[in-house]
Amino acid sequence: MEKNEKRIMKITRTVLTAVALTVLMTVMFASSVAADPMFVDPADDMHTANGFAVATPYLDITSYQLSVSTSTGTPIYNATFNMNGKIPASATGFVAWELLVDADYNAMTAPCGHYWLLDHQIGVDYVIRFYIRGNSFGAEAYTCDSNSGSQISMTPPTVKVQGNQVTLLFCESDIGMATVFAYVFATVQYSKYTYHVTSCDFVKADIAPNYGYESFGGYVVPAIRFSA
Ligand SMILES: [Ca+2]
Ligand SMILES: [Ca+2]
Repeated sequence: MEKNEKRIMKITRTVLTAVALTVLMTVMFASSVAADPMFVDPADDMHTANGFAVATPYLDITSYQLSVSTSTGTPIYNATFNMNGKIPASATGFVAWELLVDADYNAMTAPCGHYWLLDHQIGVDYVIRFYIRGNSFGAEAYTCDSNSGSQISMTPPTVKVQGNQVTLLFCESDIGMATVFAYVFATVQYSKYTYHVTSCDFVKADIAPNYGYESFGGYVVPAIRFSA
């Protein structure tokens, strides 16, 4: 009888410990991650400079999500692109998966200038991107000097590529320590490497959302500020 009681107490303690750990982990997770919803973007909606483009599946966004985790003590942003096809090992010209950030919520400030056909005129202050250039690839985070327009590089994001998915992991310092900002996700094919788009380089792109922008950080704002 005594042996059974000890066994029951031991099982009870184990169960209670497991429950307590689960609750603790749930609380920690809930308090350390802020995330926008996983937004959906239509398939086969890429455009050229003049209109509709035949979609390149790995550049065709089908859903996307931005979140930030502070579980390690340092905020790490996580931008996830889900595509309509598998990410290739090489590409023609220069292709990129880009997060365009209007860090100050001001369409009038855009130190690198207007990102032609990509930014929905949100006034981009920072760009985080993964790119494939021919047979090579890389990642960068940058802004521009507001006087000269020359590129200022920051810590490149960590990139995870898995099947149809590209994930960019970057620091708050890569977006000017902004916590409330507007953003768009974009994929683009250029004929050659560039950090500042011109009509000559542009081949095709997909922008999400299709109109306006997303808002991170809890501000309640109109869903559409500008239209493409
Ligand atoms: Ca799309
Ligand atoms: Ca701005």
